[in-house]
Amino acid sequence: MNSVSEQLYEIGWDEWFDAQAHEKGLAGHRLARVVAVDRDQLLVIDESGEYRAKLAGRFQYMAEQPSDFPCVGDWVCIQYSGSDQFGIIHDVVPRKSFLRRKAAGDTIAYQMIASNIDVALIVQSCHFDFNVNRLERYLVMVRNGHVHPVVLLTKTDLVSPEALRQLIKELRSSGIDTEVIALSNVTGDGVDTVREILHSGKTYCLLGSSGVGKSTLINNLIGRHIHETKTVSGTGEGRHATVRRELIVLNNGAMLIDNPGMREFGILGAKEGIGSSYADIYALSSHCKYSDCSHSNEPGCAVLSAIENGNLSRSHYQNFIKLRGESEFHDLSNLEKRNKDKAFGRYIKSAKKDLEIFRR
Ligand SMILES: Nc1nc2c(ncn2[C@@H]2O[C@H](COP(=O)(O)OP(=O)(O)O)[C@@H](O)[C@H]2O)c(=O)[nH]1
Ligand SMILES: [Mg+2]
Ligand SMILES: [Zn+2]
Repeated sequence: MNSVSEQLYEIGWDEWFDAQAHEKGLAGHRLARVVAVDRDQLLVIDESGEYRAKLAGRFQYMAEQPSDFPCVGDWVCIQYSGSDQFGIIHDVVPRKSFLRRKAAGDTIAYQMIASNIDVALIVQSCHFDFNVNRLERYLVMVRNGHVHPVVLLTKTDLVSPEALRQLIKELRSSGIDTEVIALSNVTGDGVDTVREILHSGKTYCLLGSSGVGKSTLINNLIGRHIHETKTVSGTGEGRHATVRRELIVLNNGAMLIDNPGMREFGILGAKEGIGSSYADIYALSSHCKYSDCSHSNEPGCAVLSAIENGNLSRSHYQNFIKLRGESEFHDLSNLEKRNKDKAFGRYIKSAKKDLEIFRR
């Protein structure tokens, strides 16, 4: 009982979503997948191609919590004539998996950062960035959202083979049994191994600190060098004139999302608690070279250069970084974390038949 076009299957639709859509009474509606969210503007794709979309007024009115709003990867019910400037989104199809974080200033609400992800590629660099505790926090977030994790260790060209063995040993001895792929974007070592785990019709998400080589890896995978500048122009929408696409489709049909939600994080923080006392830093950050700049070590970072020039106080900056670090994963206590890992083990057993990726 396929109620949607074959092309939607190519961008991730499957029987599970079909069943959900029927159950929720959404079958028969036009469906599209969200490839970017920028404040109130979305970019979606369906069998007719890519177009911009907005939320229906009624949908916004009915939404009860941040997680009700569509995020990258979501399937949405949409109205679009093909000649309209915007598609109008009326509903979100239930999510198979998700990556989320606590909404700022709220104890229970979650902010979705991406959904319907099959595999999260958690990226750390062998050089300086490697940190087992941070890796564990990512693993918790990923497993908690029913996403299968794979760890990528980049920049192997900058460390000795012995140092790389030590990192992997450290990771294994802290109980992380996830698949690990070591790679260098410079020599190309390991890039083909990543390519081999990317399957057509499946959705992958790159997570990790800024500067570890995520965008470079994507460029290597697609064999092009335009990722950072790939934007979709709007028409006369003032300050929101461009929406940068976050979900891209590789040649082999696999879909890849680069560091989802990093922009929303800054925006969210600016609106809520953290932001008000750090308005100066948020203002500067709009001039950073990379839209997902973490203001820690990136080239072209306007925040770091303001410190260099004496236009921003270093201690003010350090407080900002500290607060931001605390808010990033503040939802998980150690106990919660262990319970979730156990629950995840049970989940894996029951879900194996649904997630064919595990069998490959
Ligand atoms: N030596 C080395 N440098 C890399 C590697 N991968 C990326 N880089 C460099 O690291 C910097 C940050 O890379 P980028 O892909 O923008 O990181 P992202 O923030 O994770 O997307 C750039 O200067 C890249 O050229 C690698 O495997 N080895
Ligand atoms: Mg990047
Ligand atoms: Zn910056």
